[in-house]
Amino acid sequence: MKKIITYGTFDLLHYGHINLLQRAKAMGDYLLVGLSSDEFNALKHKQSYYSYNERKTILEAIKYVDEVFPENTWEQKPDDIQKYKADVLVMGDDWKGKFDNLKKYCQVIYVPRTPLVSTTKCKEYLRAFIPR
Ligand code: C2G
Repeated sequence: MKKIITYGTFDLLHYGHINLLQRAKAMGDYLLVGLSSDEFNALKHKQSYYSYNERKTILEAIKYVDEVFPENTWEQKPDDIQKYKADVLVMGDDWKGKFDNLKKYCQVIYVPRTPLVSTTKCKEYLRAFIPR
């Protein structure tokens, strides 16, 4: 079984996330998602709208996703890759080069980001229509 692993916040899920998850799953048989905890989001200077548990529930409903686990630190990836026996790490190419150090544990593939959509853009759009 070829296992794929990816990481992210996946807040306010949009089709850019779905494209990433669909492409990652298409590379193997089993897709693991390291989902950023609320505490780790703070380290990434991100404040997600949905909590970890809410984002986990949403991700687990996606047919491409087989397993979701918490991402609490930047440093846990080597342990995760070995623990889950992941064969490939897939990330959007906004991360290009950032995870090349993990090539000693598994294949690392960066896929083109889906243009024009982002959680930030969704938030900005909603802010314009929903009074504070
Ligand atoms: N993504 C994409 N296209 C978009 C938006 C996001 O392909 N329009 C990809 C990102 O490149 C990433 C994944 O979707 O691979 C999740 O994106 P985010 O939820 O923004 O996660 P991020 O903040 O990049 O966290 O340790 C790694 C980090 O946890 C990644």
